[in-house]
Amino acid sequence: MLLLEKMRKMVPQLRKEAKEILTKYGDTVAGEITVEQIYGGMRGVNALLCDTSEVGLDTGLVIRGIPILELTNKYPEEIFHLLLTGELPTKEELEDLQNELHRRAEVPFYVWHVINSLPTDTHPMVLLSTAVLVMENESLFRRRYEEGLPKDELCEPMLEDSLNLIARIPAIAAYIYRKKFNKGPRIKEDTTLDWTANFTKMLGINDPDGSFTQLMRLYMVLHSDHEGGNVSTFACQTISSSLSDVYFAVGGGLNGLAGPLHGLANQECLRFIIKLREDIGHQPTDAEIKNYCINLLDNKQVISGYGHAVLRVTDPRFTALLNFGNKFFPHDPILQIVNQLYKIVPDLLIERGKAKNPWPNVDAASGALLHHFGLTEYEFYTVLFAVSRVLGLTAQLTLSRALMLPLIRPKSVTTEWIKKKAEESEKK
Ligand code: CMX
Repeated sequence: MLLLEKMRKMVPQLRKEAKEILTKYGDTVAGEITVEQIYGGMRGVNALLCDTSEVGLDTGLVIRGIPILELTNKYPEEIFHLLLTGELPTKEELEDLQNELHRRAEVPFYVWHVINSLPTDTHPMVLLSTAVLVMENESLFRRRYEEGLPKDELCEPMLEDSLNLIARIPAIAAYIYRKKFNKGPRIKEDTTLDWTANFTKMLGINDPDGSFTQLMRLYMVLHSDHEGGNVSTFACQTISSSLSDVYFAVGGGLNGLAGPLHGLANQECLRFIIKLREDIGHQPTDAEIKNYCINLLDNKQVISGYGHAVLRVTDPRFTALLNFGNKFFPHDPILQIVNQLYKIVPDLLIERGKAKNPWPNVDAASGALLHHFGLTEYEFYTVLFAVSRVLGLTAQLTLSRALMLPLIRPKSVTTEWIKKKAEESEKK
């Protein structure tokens, strides 16, 4: 496998570089932390290493130095290669990776049984997270660790597990969709197709001109990674730092993704738009949308899809999705509301002065586009986010094993400690 060969060449260089940095700059102060940051979810604390991507306050997602808007015509497989190695694959490398994914695509039979045995009203994210966790049984990383493989050799089995998970998760997600929403029997993999086209075929969405597949490729690229501090990635990395394997770690990350302030916001956002239209009773005017949002804010509700913990500009991922929708189906009534909200909500949030970022994030547009193609079951949306985010999570886990990063274990402090510390610093 060409990717494995590349990693074999890369890993010694990465370790050498990390060693040099630590020897030369180990004592350099990289930041400090205030009491407000301790109470405030550690916002803005520079405490994690992540080379796959970064999120600038005013640039949004940049993958390995390339702004996300320059990557929108790539295949998700290319993005995985880029996240992991820092380079887009050559044609040969891409084909090799795609073949490798096909070779690994068979889902263990018991996964279907586990999904089938859960109650029909189980949330799709529970089905996905459970399916990922039960595949722990397949972990090569865990087996190698038990056999005594030294920690400087754990990167390869981590990559193997990662590729297996990436290869299998589309079939699992597609089955969850078909089972949960009574869409008929499971559709088998098609090994002649790329990762996304195979996924959309297994979902069974009608796609005569391939534009749904085109949207899904874009969607998978846009959601693949968002540096190291977001809930799902941070949770995933923390779990894996105890040397638990990909299945435990990604399962934990997905549970974090399932929260409404994170990945579930895409479902909440479409639900909000549909409810807004229902409550107003017709295609709303700007004035009606404005009043509706004012009312929500007065009732201490958040406007889903707006705001971000890091970003301070319109999320370029939102821009990419909105451009797609406005290009291919500008008259879609739900997309029109997305456009209207974009004109109205930022000013309202700025007037209130509470949200640090009044601009839309990726979730403000994604649901409307999926809805257009008949994928209206919004409970499923976070599963789509998860399928994509597995690319970034596994790339980051593999790189952490490449660098042999230690257990993540920050120190916590008590309220008494904070008070004492504050008193001491006031005296100075
Ligand atoms: N609507 C109303 N109020 C908002 C708001 C919004 N869209 N965004 C922020 N605020 C409020 C917060 O609730 C907070 O109020 P309190 O002080 O009363 O708690 C205040 O503004 C300050 O929040 P912040 O520092 O600007 O935002 P955080 O970093 O705490 O949270 C986020 C970021 C995304 C969770 C928040 O903006 C939000 O809840 N947005 C709506 C949900 C959403 O779109 N989530 C998707 C995020 C993308 C992802 O990770 O997938």
